[in-house]
Amino acid sequence: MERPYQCREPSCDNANTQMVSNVALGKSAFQSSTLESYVASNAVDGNINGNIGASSCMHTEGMSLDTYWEVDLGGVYVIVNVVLYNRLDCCGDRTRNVQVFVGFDQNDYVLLGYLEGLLGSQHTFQMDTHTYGRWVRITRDSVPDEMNFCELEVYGELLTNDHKVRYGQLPNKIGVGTVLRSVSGSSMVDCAVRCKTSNNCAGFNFDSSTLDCTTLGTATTSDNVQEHLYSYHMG
Ligand SMILES: [Ca+2]
Repeated sequence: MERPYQCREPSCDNANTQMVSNVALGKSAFQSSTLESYVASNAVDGNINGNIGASSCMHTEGMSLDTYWEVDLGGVYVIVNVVLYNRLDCCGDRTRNVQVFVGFDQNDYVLLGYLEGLLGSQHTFQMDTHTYGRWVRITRDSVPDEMNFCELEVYGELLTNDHKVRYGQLPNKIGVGTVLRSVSGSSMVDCAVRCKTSNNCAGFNFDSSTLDCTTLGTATTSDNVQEHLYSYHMG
C-alpha cells in the first residue's frame, strides 16, 4: 500500500508526487513481554486482521504501566505517518491513550504522537514535517493493562541527500544537513537550549521575524562527513 508523500522542505519542490510505502513491514519488532504465540512481529506481518485467532496480533503478558512495543526500521527514514490497527474481537479498549515515540536509537525517543482515549478500530498518527527516525515505539499513558493490537504501519521513505537542506550561510561556508525539528513561538535562547539538550543536534536556526526555531543535525547515513559542516545562523 502506498500513500502520497507531503514534502514540505525547500529542497523537494517536486517531491509531492512521490509515494511512500509502509517501511515497517517485515522489520524487526520487539515488545516488553509476550503472551503465548502473540509475538511482536505479528504487528508488522502485513495482515491487519483484528481477530486474535488469526494469529496476526501482538499481545503482551501481565498488567504493567511499562508495556511497550517497538520496531527497528533498519535505517533512518523520513516518517510521514504511523497507522495503528486495533484488536477487534475483544479488548480493544486496552489500546487507549496511545503514545507514538520516534528515535534515532532506543535512547533517543521523542514523543511525537498521542491520542487521548480509545483508539477505535484504527488511527493514523500524522507526523510533523522533518520527522526522521529509525525506531518507532508504542506505549500508553497510565494504562496498567496488557497491550494488544494487530498491525502497525509506518509510512515514509529512506532518508537520502535529497532530503537535506542548505542552511547556516556564513562567509565561505554553507552547511548542508538535515532538519531535526522545527517549532514556532520560540526565542533565540530557547532555541539554543533546545539544541544543546537534544541528542544529534549540531546547530540551529532561529528566525527572529517568524520566531521559528529549527534544530539541525547529522543523519546517520554513510554520506561524506565533510558535507556536514554545521554552523550557527542567527536569522
Ligand atoms: Ca498483523
